[in-house]
Amino acid sequence: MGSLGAILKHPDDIYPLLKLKMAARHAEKQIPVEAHWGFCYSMLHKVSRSFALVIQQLDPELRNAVCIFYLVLRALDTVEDDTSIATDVKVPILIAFHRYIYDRDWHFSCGTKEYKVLMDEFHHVSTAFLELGRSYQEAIEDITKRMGAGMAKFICNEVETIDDYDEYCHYVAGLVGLGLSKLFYASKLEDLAPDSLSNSMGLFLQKTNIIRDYLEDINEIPKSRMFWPREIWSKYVSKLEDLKYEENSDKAVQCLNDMITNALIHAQDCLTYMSALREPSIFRFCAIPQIMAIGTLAMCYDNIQVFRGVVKMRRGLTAKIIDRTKSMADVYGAFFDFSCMLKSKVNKNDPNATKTLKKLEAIQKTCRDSGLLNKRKSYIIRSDSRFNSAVLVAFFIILAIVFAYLSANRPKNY
Ligand code: IN0
Repeated sequence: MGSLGAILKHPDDIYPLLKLKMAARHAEKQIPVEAHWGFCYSMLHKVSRSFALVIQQLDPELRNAVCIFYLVLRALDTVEDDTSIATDVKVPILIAFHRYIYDRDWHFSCGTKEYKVLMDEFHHVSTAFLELGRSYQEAIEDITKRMGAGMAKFICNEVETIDDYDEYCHYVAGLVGLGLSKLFYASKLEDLAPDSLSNSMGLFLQKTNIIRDYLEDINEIPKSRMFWPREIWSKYVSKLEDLKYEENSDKAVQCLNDMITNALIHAQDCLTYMSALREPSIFRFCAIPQIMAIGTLAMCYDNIQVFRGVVKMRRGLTAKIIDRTKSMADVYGAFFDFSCMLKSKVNKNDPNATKTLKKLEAIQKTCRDSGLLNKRKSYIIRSDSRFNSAVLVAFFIILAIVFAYLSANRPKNY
């Protein structure tokens, strides 16, 4: 749907969209004047759009550390993703990356578009990194080292079992959770979260990305990238790419639902992690991507479009989530609503229906047991039904006008 169509269908998106636009404009004006920090913050806005705005509202010292952590990870990711780099060149770079962040003279050209600029001008990132406090530097170095080694391990190994899938997601996203928890702790604004909960925060986001990006990854040129574990897809097809062919649509959707059921395992850990956060800006920073993830899973469930094109949350809904996520009541509300939406899509003929429903019910129970559900602004379901009534009223008004016009112009035969 085009953006005008989306706005006509969801007029209550307009206000949060305008607010987001104004926040983006305000953030642009706040870009630091020093060349290296200026580069880092403008790069952050180029590579992450709405997420950059959420980073922007963190406490300044923590914000600088998260901005650098984000860019270092994006750079590492650019090396891992660039399929044109030979393996024997790529692996040593991934393994040594944690040392390059201390070296203002290091650079390696790869990637495309804004990622190429990030790589070519990486000296700005290392200059900024060297200005961070030592505890922030240590956390970023430690995670970069472990992630680089993990990525190198998976360059040659395919994701076969569900354990491999969890291990790969731990390297590329779970470790991000561990690193962020360390940064929050270093800022003295939060206690140190348990590693297993921090890991789940990353796994829930990354598994959602892997599910949503099936087509983009399989169609990657020169070589497709495959992250769906064989242990799951082999129950439905004999080759992962077969899921995209029309004749396998039923199997493809069953496999997709299986993958979503697997991702839902992490939702409750995520709720526990978020409920322990104390600082409101850190809470929002963590909660917004999580709500987007469960919303994306709800959109993807039983949706063949995942194998045909892009299934993405509309910009207006993203803006609404950013605008309305302030407290744990909002998070429980959103997780409850999206679980309801998922539940309504589960077909009892799906091979994993019972398992999926059990997980959704457990998530809903956690939300209900929090005692915060009735205090929520249920923005997803209620606003849409309110809108439907508005459409109905508008429809009857138009009908009345047309009727009045026709009656007034009817030829009088008396
Ligand atoms: C992230 C995560 C992220 C944010 C907050 C808390 C987290 C806790 C554990 C793990 C990750 C956490 O969030 C971003 C969100 C993001 O980048 N969104 C993009 C949209 C998109 O589709 O790319 C945007 O433009 O808004 C995220 O996805 N990842 C990430 C990377 C670094 C950091 Cl510091 C935080 C990537 C990933 C792979 C899921 C960890």
